[in-house]
Amino acid sequence: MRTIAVGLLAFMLSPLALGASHDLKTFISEHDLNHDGSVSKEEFAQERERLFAAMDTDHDGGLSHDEYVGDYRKRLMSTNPEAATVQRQMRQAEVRFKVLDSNKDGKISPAEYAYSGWRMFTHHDAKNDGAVSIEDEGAKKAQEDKEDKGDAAK
Ligand SMILES: [Ca+2]
Ligand SMILES: [Ca+2]
Ligand SMILES: [Ca+2]
Repeated sequence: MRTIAVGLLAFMLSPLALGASHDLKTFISEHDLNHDGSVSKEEFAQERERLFAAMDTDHDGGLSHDEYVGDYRKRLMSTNPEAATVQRQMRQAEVRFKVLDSNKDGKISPAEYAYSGWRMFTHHDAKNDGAVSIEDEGAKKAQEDKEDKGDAAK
Protein backbone atom coordinates (compact mmCIF):
# COMPACT_ATOMS: atom_id res chain seq x y z
CA MET A 1 0.00 0.00 0.00
CA ARG A 2 2.75 2.33 1.06
CA THR A 3 4.83 1.42 -1.97
CA ILE A 4 1.96 2.29 -4.26
CA ALA A 5 1.51 5.69 -2.66
CA VAL A 6 5.21 6.48 -2.98
CA GLY A 7 5.25 5.31 -6.58
CA LEU A 8 2.26 7.46 -7.41
CA LEU A 9 3.83 10.48 -5.79
CA ALA A 10 7.05 9.97 -7.74
CA PHE A 11 5.01 9.74 -10.90
CA MET A 12 3.09 12.91 -10.15
CA LEU A 13 6.30 14.77 -9.52
CA SER A 14 7.87 13.44 -12.69
CA PRO A 15 8.86 16.21 -15.10
CA LEU A 16 7.55 13.95 -17.85
CA ALA A 17 4.01 14.55 -16.72
CA LEU A 18 2.22 16.55 -19.37
CA GLY A 19 1.74 20.24 -18.96
CA ALA A 20 4.80 20.37 -16.77
CA SER A 21 6.02 23.79 -17.87
CA HIS A 22 6.61 24.22 -14.15
CA ASP A 23 9.80 22.33 -14.74
CA LEU A 24 12.55 24.79 -15.68
CA LYS A 25 14.18 22.63 -18.36
CA THR A 26 10.83 21.86 -19.99
CA PHE A 27 9.97 25.54 -19.87
CA ILE A 28 13.20 26.45 -21.65
CA SER A 29 12.94 23.73 -24.30
CA GLU A 30 9.34 24.78 -25.07
CA HIS A 31 9.99 28.50 -25.37
CA ASP A 32 13.60 29.02 -26.45
CA LEU A 33 12.76 29.70 -30.10
CA ASN A 34 16.27 30.69 -31.26
CA HIS A 35 17.94 27.92 -29.21
CA ASP A 36 20.47 30.12 -27.45
CA GLY A 37 19.70 28.50 -24.10
CA SER A 38 17.71 31.41 -22.76
CA VAL A 39 14.05 32.40 -23.05
CA SER A 40 13.65 36.14 -23.60
CA LYS A 41 10.38 37.93 -22.89
CA GLU A 42 9.91 38.40 -26.63
CA GLU A 43 10.33 34.69 -27.29
CA PHE A 44 7.96 33.80 -24.51
CA ALA A 45 5.29 36.27 -25.67
CA GLN A 46 5.61 35.03 -29.25
CA GLU A 47 5.24 31.38 -28.29
CA ARG A 48 2.30 32.06 -25.99
CA GLU A 49 0.56 34.00 -28.76
CA ARG A 50 1.15 31.15 -31.17
CA LEU A 51 -0.27 28.61 -28.70
CA PHE A 52 -3.30 30.75 -28.00
CA ALA A 53 -4.02 31.20 -31.71
CA ALA A 54 -3.57 27.46 -32.32
CA MET A 55 -6.08 26.60 -29.59
CA ASP A 56 -8.60 29.28 -30.65
CA THR A 57 -10.00 27.14 -33.45
CA ASP A 58 -13.11 29.28 -34.06
CA HIS A 59 -10.95 32.46 -34.07
CA ASP A 60 -13.24 34.45 -31.79
CA GLY A 61 -10.32 35.72 -29.70
CA GLY A 62 -11.14 33.61 -26.65
CA LEU A 63 -10.59 30.01 -25.57
CA SER A 64 -13.83 28.21 -24.80
CA HIS A 65 -13.89 25.24 -22.46
CA ASP A 66 -13.97 22.88 -25.44
CA GLU A 67 -11.09 24.61 -27.16
CA TYR A 68 -8.82 24.62 -24.13
CA VAL A 69 -9.70 21.29 -22.54
CA GLY A 70 -10.29 19.63 -25.93
CA ASP A 71 -6.86 20.68 -27.18
CA TYR A 72 -5.30 19.31 -24.04
CA ARG A 73 -7.15 16.00 -24.41
CA LYS A 74 -5.94 15.69 -27.99
CA ARG A 75 -2.31 16.21 -26.98
CA LEU A 76 -2.71 13.87 -24.02
CA MET A 77 -4.26 11.06 -26.08
CA SER A 78 -1.42 11.23 -28.60
CA THR A 79 0.86 9.83 -25.89
CA ASN A 80 -1.27 6.67 -25.45
CA PRO A 81 -1.77 7.18 -21.72
CA GLU A 82 -3.41 4.73 -19.34
CA ALA A 83 -7.05 5.31 -18.43
CA ALA A 84 -6.18 6.38 -14.88
CA THR A 85 -3.68 8.91 -16.21
CA VAL A 86 -6.25 10.35 -18.59
CA GLN A 87 -8.73 10.72 -15.77
CA ARG A 88 -6.26 12.49 -13.51
CA GLN A 89 -4.76 14.73 -16.19
CA MET A 90 -8.15 15.74 -17.51
CA ARG A 91 -9.29 16.62 -14.02
CA GLN A 92 -6.26 18.88 -13.72
CA ALA A 93 -7.02 20.44 -17.10
CA GLU A 94 -10.53 21.27 -15.85
CA VAL A 95 -9.05 22.91 -12.78
CA ARG A 96 -6.59 24.90 -14.92
CA PHE A 97 -9.39 26.14 -17.15
CA LYS A 98 -11.32 27.44 -14.13
CA VAL A 99 -8.21 29.14 -12.75
CA LEU A 100 -7.28 30.69 -16.09
CA ASP A 101 -10.82 32.00 -16.65
CA SER A 102 -10.44 34.42 -13.78
CA ASN A 103 -13.55 36.50 -14.56
CA LYS A 104 -15.61 33.29 -14.93
CA ASP A 105 -17.25 34.19 -18.24
CA GLY A 106 -16.59 30.72 -19.63
CA LYS A 107 -13.73 31.85 -21.88
CA ILE A 108 -10.04 32.42 -21.46
CA SER A 109 -9.28 35.84 -22.92
CA PRO A 110 -5.83 36.74 -24.28
CA ALA A 111 -5.27 38.86 -21.16
CA GLU A 112 -6.22 36.03 -18.83
CA TYR A 113 -3.93 33.69 -20.73
CA ALA A 114 -1.08 36.21 -20.72
CA TYR A 115 -1.47 36.83 -17.01
CA SER A 116 -0.93 33.19 -16.11
CA GLY A 117 1.94 33.03 -18.59
CA TRP A 118 3.83 35.93 -17.05
CA ARG A 119 3.30 34.50 -13.61
CA MET A 120 5.00 31.34 -14.82
CA PHE A 121 7.77 33.36 -16.48
CA THR A 122 8.56 35.43 -13.39
CA HIS A 123 8.36 32.27 -11.28
CA HIS A 124 11.16 30.75 -13.38
CA ASP A 125 13.16 33.97 -13.71
CA ALA A 126 14.73 33.58 -10.28
CA LYS A 127 17.62 35.90 -11.16
CA ASN A 128 15.03 38.45 -12.19
CA ASP A 129 17.01 39.59 -15.23
CA GLY A 130 14.10 39.35 -17.68
CA ALA A 131 15.19 36.07 -19.28
CA VAL A 132 14.90 32.44 -18.23
CA SER A 133 17.93 30.19 -18.60
CA ILE A 134 19.38 27.22 -16.77
CA GLU A 135 21.29 29.72 -14.63
CA ASP A 136 18.00 30.47 -12.94
CA GLU A 137 18.05 26.98 -11.48
CA GLY A 138 21.01 27.87 -9.28
CA ALA A 139 19.40 31.14 -8.30
CA LYS A 140 16.15 29.38 -7.45
CA LYS A 141 17.92 26.83 -5.27
CA ALA A 142 19.72 29.56 -3.37
CA GLN A 143 16.40 31.32 -2.88
CA GLU A 144 14.69 28.17 -1.63
CA ASP A 145 17.55 27.45 0.76
CA LYS A 146 17.14 30.92 2.18
CA GLU A 147 13.39 30.41 2.52
CA ASP A 148 13.94 27.04 4.20
CA LYS A 149 16.22 28.62 6.74
CA GLY A 150 13.70 31.40 7.24
CA ASP A 151 10.99 28.85 7.94
CA ALA A 152 13.20 26.98 10.37
CA ALA A 153 13.90 30.17 12.28
CA LYS A 154 10.19 30.82 12.87
CA1 LIG B 1 16.43 32.33 -26.76
CA1 LIG C 1 -12.47 30.49 -29.49
CA1 LIG D 1 -12.62 34.87 -18.94
